[in-house]
Amino acid sequence: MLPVRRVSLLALVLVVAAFGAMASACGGDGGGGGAEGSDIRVVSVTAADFSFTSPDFFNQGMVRLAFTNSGQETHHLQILKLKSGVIQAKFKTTLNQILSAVPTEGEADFNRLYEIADFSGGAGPADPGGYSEAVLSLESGVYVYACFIAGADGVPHIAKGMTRVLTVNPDPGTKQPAPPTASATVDMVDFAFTGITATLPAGKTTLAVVNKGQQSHEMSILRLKGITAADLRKALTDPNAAPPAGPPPYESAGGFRGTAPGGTGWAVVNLTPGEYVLVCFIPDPADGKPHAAKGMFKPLTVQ
Ligand SMILES: [Cu+2]
Repeated sequence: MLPVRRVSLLALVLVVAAFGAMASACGGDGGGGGAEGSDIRVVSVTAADFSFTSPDFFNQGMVRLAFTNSGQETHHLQILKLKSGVIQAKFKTTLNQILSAVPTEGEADFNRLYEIADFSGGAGPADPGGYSEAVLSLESGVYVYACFIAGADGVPHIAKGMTRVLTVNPDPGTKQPAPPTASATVDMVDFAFTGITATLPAGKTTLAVVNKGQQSHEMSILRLKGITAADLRKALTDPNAAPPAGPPPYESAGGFRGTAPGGTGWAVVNLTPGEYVLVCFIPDPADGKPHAAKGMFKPLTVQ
């Protein structure tokens, strides 16, 4: 199997792996389509260990991703848009090179992902049996779904074949529905989540997400279980911290997947009262450190 060192290119997942994987209960369940933005078409995507089930293609424009996790491990739905001129074969070849790079190449190799694709949003993490929902607009092109989360073995699911090609067709004639109405907007900058208050009301909420930074960012939402935000931050970002034994001290509660600078979207979440964090695990291309270690880690109280 892949050496763990290699996996550090995707710091995000390491972390989940460090906590011994196998998540317990599901967070963020919820139904599709509320009163607002209910005319946005729904595309259902289901994750298994380790694959996606989805339509192979749909037309460009606004889409509501209803993401269900039927697997035994936590998954998310990252959408990557292949860059112009990158055909699927080149994507696969380069991806395999990234995943099999010698450990001495380290995190720098992760940067090669940006040679072939752009982060284009998607649904945040859902635990086994869980649900996550996101709204976004996709232009025509060739995309790949991917899951970067790793299980107990430390191997990111993308290295186990958890990708799927998606074609988004041109459709210049269709009038687009109005975007969802958000109760709050989270600005992602280098390196913080700003614009959102530290307290959110419980229940179903739509959070707009805007990447105002110079790097790609994500907003994963985690509900803390028996750990303080400060201790979790240390566990996730301090390379010298010993990983806690046992199941992860948090549940996945959805969010919005990595999106390139200028990107925007909506996370539709259903939050129960408790302590949460917003977190971005995407590594800084400059040094490979996850953005969470640089400030993209924001505690939230839901009441
Ligand atoms: Cu970030």
